[in-house]
Amino acid sequence: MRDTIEAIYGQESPVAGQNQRYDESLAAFQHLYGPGPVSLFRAPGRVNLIGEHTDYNEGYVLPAAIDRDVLLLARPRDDAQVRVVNIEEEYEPREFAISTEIPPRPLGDWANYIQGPAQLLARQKSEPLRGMDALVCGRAPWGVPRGAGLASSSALTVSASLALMRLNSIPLSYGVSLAAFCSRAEWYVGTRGGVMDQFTAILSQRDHALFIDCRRRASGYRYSHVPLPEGHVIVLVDSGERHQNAGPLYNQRVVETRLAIQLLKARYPWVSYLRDMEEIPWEECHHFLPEQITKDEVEHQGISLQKLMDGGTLPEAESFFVRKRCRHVMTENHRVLAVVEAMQEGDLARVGELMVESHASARDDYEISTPLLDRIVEAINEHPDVVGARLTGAGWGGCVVALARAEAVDDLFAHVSTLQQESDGQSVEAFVTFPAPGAGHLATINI
Ligand code: NG1
Repeated sequence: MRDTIEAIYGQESPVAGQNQRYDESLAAFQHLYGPGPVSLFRAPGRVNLIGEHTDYNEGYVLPAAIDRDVLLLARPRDDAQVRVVNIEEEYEPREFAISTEIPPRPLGDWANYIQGPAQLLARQKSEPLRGMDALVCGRAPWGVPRGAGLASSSALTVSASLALMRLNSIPLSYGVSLAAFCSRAEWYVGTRGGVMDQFTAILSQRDHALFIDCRRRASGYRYSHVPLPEGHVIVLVDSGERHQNAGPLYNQRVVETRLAIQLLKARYPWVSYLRDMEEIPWEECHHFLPEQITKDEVEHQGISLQKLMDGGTLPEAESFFVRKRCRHVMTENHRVLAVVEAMQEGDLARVGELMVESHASARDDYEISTPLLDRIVEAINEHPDVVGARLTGAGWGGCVVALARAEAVDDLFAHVSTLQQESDGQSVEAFVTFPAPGAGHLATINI
């Protein structure tokens, strides 16, 4: 176990602290479920360097797995019951039976992220599945901060998927098909997200970002591992802001882009996703998109929002902003490709420019930023050793990501601490994160 832990987290991360975390988790599992075999699984969170809200439009993204993860310990049962306990007591224990119709719990309930893969697996397998006794360990500072735009929910979905598959002797491939399974499993919670988070959690490699083309082709998905620029690190600044309503707000953006497609079809009948508009200049197509369209106008055009949401939670909005949402997605896709190219050419000034443009587009066109995130981005971008900074993840709070020179980190942290006074009581916290390897089954041991 000690070697495995070092191989995963590397020497940059305090291995002693990780060892202690694993020891405590094993002791807690034994206390809960008694002695016997236990399997350990982990799945990392992710930071997105660029490519926001492009994944569900079949666009491009450039995320990296982070060295904070969800650890899930599990033992198979002889029946179909799943009992899950969270090491953080504010998340109450849950129990359910695996079946093809598991009633979802209320929006945001943590067990939904385990019920989702359990239900999908039951639908895919004809034979009955074994349940498990499990313990979830995602506590700070090693766990993925929740609601911070770092894909903590997908880390839980992925670790639960791995456990349910392994304990049912389903071979684990750690490839695209597993990642696609996990993405679809997470739809159970009601959001209609793309593939970025689960793909990153599974396919990532140490010290690399992951370029993903989120369009599935007959040959599968295209992705590649992109090394980080030499001498540079990823800094995350957590604004401390959390949005309670991320589900419906997120789906509102999904529906706005799907509405745009319906409207563009009048002129471009072959369009199914915004990605299909890649070759069409914005100046040419924006005329076909209204700035804003009301719910009544949508229905009047014979478009069903319910159908567009495809079973996901319907947003409550009375009107939708179509043109600027589209502009963000279309320009962001070009920016992702340009960042990958600039990184390969070592043109960090260009990378920085594109990150700054991406933030502006997320703020003005996609409207997912907050005044505090804008302030943090602005302050970090002023620092001479920062390549670029922007909000990361779904938005409406959460983290800012910066690419910065490694030697400048202490100075940057001191700079960030001055923002504390402007944060209106939120605690603004900066930390360095090292790109971690993808999720896996670590070991099965006897305790
Ligand atoms: P986070 O930041 O973890 O809420 C969400 C989506 C991603 C992607 C980003 C925005 C899920 C599980 N995650 O991530 O697919 O669309 O927002 O780029 O829906």
